[in-house]
Amino acid sequence: MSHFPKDFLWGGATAANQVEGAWNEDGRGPAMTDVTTGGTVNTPRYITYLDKDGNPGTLTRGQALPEGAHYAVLDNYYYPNHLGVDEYHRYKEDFALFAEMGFKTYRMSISWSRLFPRGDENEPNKAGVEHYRKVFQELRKHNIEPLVTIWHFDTPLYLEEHYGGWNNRKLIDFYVKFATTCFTEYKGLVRYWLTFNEINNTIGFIRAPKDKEDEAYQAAYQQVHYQFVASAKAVQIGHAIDPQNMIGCMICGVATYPATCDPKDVLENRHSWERKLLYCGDVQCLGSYPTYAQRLWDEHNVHLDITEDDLIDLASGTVDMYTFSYYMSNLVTTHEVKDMVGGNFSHGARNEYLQYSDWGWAFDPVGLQYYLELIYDRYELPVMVVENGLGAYDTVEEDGSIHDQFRIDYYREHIKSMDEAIKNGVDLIGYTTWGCIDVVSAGTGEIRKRYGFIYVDVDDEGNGTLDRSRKDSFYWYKKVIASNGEDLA
Ligand code: BGP
Repeated sequence: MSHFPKDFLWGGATAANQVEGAWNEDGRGPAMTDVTTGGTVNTPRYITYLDKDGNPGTLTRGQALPEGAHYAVLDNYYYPNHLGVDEYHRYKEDFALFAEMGFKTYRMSISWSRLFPRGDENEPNKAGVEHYRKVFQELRKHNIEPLVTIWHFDTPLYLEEHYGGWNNRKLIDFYVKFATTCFTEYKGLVRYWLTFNEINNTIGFIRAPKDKEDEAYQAAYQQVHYQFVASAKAVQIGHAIDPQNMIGCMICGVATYPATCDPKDVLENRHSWERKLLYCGDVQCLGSYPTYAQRLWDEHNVHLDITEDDLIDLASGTVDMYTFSYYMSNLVTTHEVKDMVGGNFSHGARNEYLQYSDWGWAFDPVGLQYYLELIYDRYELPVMVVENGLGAYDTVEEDGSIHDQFRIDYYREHIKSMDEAIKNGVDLIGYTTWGCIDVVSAGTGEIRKRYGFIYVDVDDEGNGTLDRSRKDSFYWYKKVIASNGEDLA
């Protein structure tokens, strides 16, 4: 007997910038993803610009734009997010397929620059507002509950360029206006909301040369503080507009273990949890900075702009549920590491007990149970796993079928872990697999790193019919949902 509650929210997840395409249609403004090229497992994605004299140039993530330069779409580069998988035009077809699988929920995001093309306007772009209204109505037609991420890595480019992005306190007000528009316009259509996708990535994965490290930490902690305040204000407004709203945080949940039983490794691992995972959850779920925050700031000489009003907002805008992504785990050690593996905004020593995907992500379903039980014990809030999945190569057979048994195996083991966690008392209310339809990878910009139950005929250069087809995992997940997690065969 499985332990999933009878109204468990089974479904799948995507993000606007990774599926919609239509990057410059119906008044949408550009976001950073629109000036980000495709990459591969071994080569980075580049961010493109024109310098003050009009010469083309590229940056990698985290590098600053040179003085006088501006972000630009350049010839001779391919920008995969411009097309995504064309969901903007094909959402009806896609939702019918989700309904066929029996989805109870669909996690998606609203593109900020579709509603506010620059980000600092007073009034939203009507075409953008109406587009999402139709999208939510279509989901409701299929009895699929929308679960909406307000910010999924896509601050409008104008705000990045003209305001310095989240380094600027003004972003709080722009975000709050955007969130308020969403709560008001879609009242009655959407009840489940997430304020910021993987908010902890900014502080969890800082790459800077030694002499620039303190500066990088200062900027990252400050950006996240502004996002905390923006999130807390949005939660209060969301509740005031509709007390039915359930609003969650969203944490990138890469579980870590000490690589050895050396007590120094055990302590280092605990501190890594604090810095990379608990810091954000603690503020968003408990409403104030945890005791260890001062230690983390001191380590990098960080001094934050935090006002009294900010603290009041943090305390008044705690979330209703804890949601997170879970793909893999990592090891933490104080010893020298010979074999580093990396994936999902993190690096760690190779774990000899685990297997790794072609992109170097560890397969660790036990880590999901570990994470769920630890987090529920800490916050005692309803929990949702809002991303989980395997990015892998798919082979289309001559008859068009796709036998993705490896993906089925991955999901089966993770679902068993969730079942165990529920049995052990965790109030798990939903599960949305990542990339229920193939999407553009956030990390590498590839399509060939496929996650979907639904295959999309398009390659890394945008060639293909964009036709949708069902993989073996499609039929398997349908059975899982129909049996409420009982039939995993
Ligand atoms: C998470 C992001 C998603 C998604 C996923 C898979 O970090 O929230 O947007 O892309 O990771 O990562 P990738 O696309 O790099 O395989």
